Amino acid sequence: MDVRAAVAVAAGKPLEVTTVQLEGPKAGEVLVEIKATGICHTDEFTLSGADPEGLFPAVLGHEGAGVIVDVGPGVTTVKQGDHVIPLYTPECRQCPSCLSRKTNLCTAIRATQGQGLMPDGSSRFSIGGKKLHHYMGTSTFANFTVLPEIAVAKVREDAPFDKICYIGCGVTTGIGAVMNTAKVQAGATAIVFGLGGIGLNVIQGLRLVGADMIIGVDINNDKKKWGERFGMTHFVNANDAGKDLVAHLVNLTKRGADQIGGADYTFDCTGNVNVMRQALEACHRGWGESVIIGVAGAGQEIAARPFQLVTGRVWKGSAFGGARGRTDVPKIVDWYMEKKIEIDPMITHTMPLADINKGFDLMHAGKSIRSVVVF
Ligand code: NAD
Ligand code: 022
Ligand code: ZN
Repeated sequence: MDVRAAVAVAAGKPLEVTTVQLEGPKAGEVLVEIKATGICHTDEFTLSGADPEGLFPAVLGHEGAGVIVDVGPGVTTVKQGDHVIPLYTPECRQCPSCLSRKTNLCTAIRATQGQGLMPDGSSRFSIGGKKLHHYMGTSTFANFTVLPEIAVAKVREDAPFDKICYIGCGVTTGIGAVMNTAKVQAGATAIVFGLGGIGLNVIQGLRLVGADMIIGVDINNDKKKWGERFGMTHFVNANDAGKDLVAHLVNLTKRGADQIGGADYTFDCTGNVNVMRQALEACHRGWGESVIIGVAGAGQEIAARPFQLVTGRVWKGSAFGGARGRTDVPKIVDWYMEKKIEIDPMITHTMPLADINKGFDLMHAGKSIRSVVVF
C-alpha cells in the first residue's frame, strides 16, 4: 500500500516527506496506523550522520502511538482496533533476558532490528522498488508502519495519541530510570543533570515516589522554571558553579548529623561524559547511586577514580528506563489518564508531517522540550 513518510535519504540532509510503499504484515507482525509521533534526539543523532550504525535510506522515528489495522498470521496478543505504542525495546517474554527478570533488554529480534530489518531479515518499506530501512524496529515517521507483535504495547482507548506517543520514549525513560533502575524510595535526595525532555521526566518520577530534595542542574537558566513546574526543589546553573560544581552539590545535600553530603541518587540526562563523572562524584559515599541515561557520542569514554566506587558509590546505566514495554507502558498510560503524571505541558510544539523538519530545527536550537507530529 501507499503511505506517507518522512524519509531520511542520506546523512546530514533534511527528511523528505513523500509517498512510499509498505507491504502488509507477515507472520507475527501487525500493521499500525500511526496517529502521532514525538521527535527525539536519537532521530537527529542518526539523521546527522554522527551515528556510525545509522543506515540510509530509512524511515526514522521511535516515539509513536496508533491503532492496529491488520494482523499477520499467528498473531494472538493483539487484534485489529487495538490502540498501541510501538516499542524500540520489545518484550518477547521468552528469551533468556526476558526470563532472567534481571533486564528489560529483550534479545529476540535484536540482531535484525539493529540492521534496520524485520525479524525475517527483510524490509516492509520501499520506494520505487528500492528498499528502505526500518529504524529502531519502529519507524514511526510514517502514517502506517509494520511492527513485530512483541514490539507493541496495548494501551487503553481513551488516551490521546498526541500525548501518549511521548510514553514511547521520553516519559518512560525518565520515570522508569527512577522507579525501575534506581528504585528511589520516599525521602531520598536526588540530583538530575540536564533538564530536557528526559530530565524533566526524571524529576516528575522523583516527585511521584516522594523524594525529599530534587536538585536540577543545567547550563540554561530557562530550565529553572521548567524543573520547578515538575517538582524540582533546587536549581543549580553548572556554569555559575564552574569547577566547584561537585563540591557545591555535595554541600547542598548535607543533612542533619550527616555532614558528609552527596545525593542518594544522581541521574545524567545530558549524554556528556564529563557530566557523567560529575554525577558519580556528587552522590553519597557508601551508598550513592548514579544512573547514566544520556547516550554519549560514538567512541566516547567515561573516566573516574576507582576510589569513588571502592568507597561504595554505584555507577549504572538505564535503557528505556529499565521498562518491560508490554507490561509497564500500559501502566504509565493509566498514570497519565489518572493525572498521577503530567505530559501535556512538555509537548511544546505540534505540527503536521509536512513540517517535520521544523521540529528538528526547534530541537536543535533548544527551543522545544518535545515536538509532536500529528498525522
Ligand atoms: P535535551 O537536549 O532536551 O536536554 C539536555 C539538557 O541538558 C538541556 O537542557 C541542556 O541545556 C542540558 N545540558 C547540556 N550540557 C549540560 C551540562 N554540561 N551540564 C548540565 N546540563 C547540561 O535532551 P533529552 O531529550 O532530554 O535527552 C537527554 C539524553 O538522554 C540524550 O543523550 C538522549 O539521547 C538520551 N536518552 C537516553 C535514553 C535511554 O534509554 N537511555 C532514552 C531517551 C533519551
Ligand atoms: C532513545 N534513545 C536515545 C534517545 N531516545 C535510546 C538509544 C539507545 C538505547 C536506548 C535508548 C539503547 C540502550 C542500550 C541499547 N540501546 C542496546 C540494546 C541491546 O543491545 O539490546 C539501543 C536500542 C535500540 C537500538 C540501538 C541501541 C536500535 O534499534 N538501533 C534500545
Ligand atoms: Zn527517544
